[in-house]
Amino acid sequence: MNIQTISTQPFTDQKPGTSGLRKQVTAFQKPHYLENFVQSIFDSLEEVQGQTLVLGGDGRYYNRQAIQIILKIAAANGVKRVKVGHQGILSTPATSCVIRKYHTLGGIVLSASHNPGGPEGDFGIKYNISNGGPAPEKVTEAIYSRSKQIDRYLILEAPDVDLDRLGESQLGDMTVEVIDSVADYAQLMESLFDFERIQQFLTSGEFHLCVDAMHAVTGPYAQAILEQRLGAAAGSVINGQPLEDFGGGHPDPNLVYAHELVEILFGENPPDFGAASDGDGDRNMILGRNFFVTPSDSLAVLAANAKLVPGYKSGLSGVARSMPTSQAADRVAAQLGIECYETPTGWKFFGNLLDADKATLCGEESFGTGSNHVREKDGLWAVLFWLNILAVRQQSVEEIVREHWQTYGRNYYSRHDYEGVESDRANALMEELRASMPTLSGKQFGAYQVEYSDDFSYSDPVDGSISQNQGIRVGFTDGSRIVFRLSGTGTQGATLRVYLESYEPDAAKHNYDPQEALADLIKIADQVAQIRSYTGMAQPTIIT
Ligand code: VG1
Ligand code: CO
Repeated sequence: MNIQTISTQPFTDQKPGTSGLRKQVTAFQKPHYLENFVQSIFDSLEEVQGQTLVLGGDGRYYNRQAIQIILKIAAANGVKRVKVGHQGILSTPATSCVIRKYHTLGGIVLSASHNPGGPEGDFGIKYNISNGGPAPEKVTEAIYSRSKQIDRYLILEAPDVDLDRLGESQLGDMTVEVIDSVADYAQLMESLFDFERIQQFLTSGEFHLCVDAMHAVTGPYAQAILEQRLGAAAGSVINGQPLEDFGGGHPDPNLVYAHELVEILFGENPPDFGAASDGDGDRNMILGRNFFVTPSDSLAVLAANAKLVPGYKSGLSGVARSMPTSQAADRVAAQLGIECYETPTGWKFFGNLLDADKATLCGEESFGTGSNHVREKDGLWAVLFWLNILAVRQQSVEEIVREHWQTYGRNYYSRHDYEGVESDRANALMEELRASMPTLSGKQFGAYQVEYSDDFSYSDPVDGSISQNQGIRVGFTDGSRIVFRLSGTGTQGATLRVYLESYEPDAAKHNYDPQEALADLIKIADQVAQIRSYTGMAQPTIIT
């Protein structure tokens, strides 16, 4: 066996963000860049000798090359076995499922999720721990600090592994097992949902659906589960073939980037149900006929209807949402008499709550929903959850959401993103906003009076760890909120995210366009944070 020790120098920019290390592909292609980071992961883990890891990615450009490099570094570091997805493909939720099912030490996910792919696009790498979830901050901090000191990495000199053939092969002393990317995940889904009932519903001829996999990782999963297993008509899954550049698209399942699906669901003779997912399969957008379900509402609807689904029929221990996510789920939790936890943005903060069984369902406004079945958000799971509810209730998506609003009131919600802002200006905006907080309290803006403003800080109820500066909140006396934070997943400049929310209990007022309903708050956001003058932009680049 030929293990080489390669001397290297640290890179200073390997700090993981909201979800792993994300950079342009060209950054990852720099000599030693990926190797340094992977060795930093291994160096910061207590013991990798003799352990099993899971490895796979969303199929984007550089996925296969990175897998070969990582396998050789793993072999050189004494890892005993790596379970790698067929053709390098494993969605983020499927990776989490496999880690948990086989009790592995952890896994490495190669994805930049919703960021565009291809040679000019982005790449990313993330480490997941043995519970199947994203490494918590103390682990990512340890990896980052190791990356700043690293002076060598170990790598096996060996030919590439054939990722196209299922089964085992040897890489030095390490066994590489190429696994079916879908099988374990499909089995898990079958254990949670009433597949028989969904199958009857989908084959009745009266219900049609369209799922847009956006040429990203969800295609093979959706085809196997929805079309082959549950009998949805062939062609129900569109753009189902994973492509290295996602067909030139932007695999972000929102009304802007998933426009092909939006045109179908809002077009002539639309199907009854539409969904889209992102690059690595952990997000979902749910649409009805001519109807958009906000992710925050989706979480609330799933929570309110959970007992209709076999895997959740005994009820929920609690729910959790990220801080900028609307408070719709809080109202359901209150009615159910369970706790609703508010965490910082990023799935890693849900892990402890799920492990401690404090929460069963979790969600983020950014089209992410999931449960304790894995430790990641899960796009296809959300689709199946909705289909199970629809099959039981025999109502349209719109009817279900409207009834939900009638019961709980409507949380009007929107997120405005200002992308590609110069980092210094974005930071200055946040700084000035932070500095102005003490004077905001009590201030009147038209009909709105500020009740509080703070910089969100989270104290984990399970391990007591504290995460500060997680977004500036401005809350009003009527329960409305504006939240400001900078994205932690971008790779160029800064993205300012402004989250807007108001609450309307009166069912007679549930028919407004959210931009209209939130118009005053949108103006106040600009007044408070001087968005136009700092960003130089008159409009957000993306509204969801
Ligand atoms: C964004 C979303 C956040 C999500 C994260 C990773 O982060 O806002 O809710 O958890 O992406 O999702 P940020 O820091 O850019 O706002 V994924 O699907 O990219 O792994
Ligand atoms: Co994702």
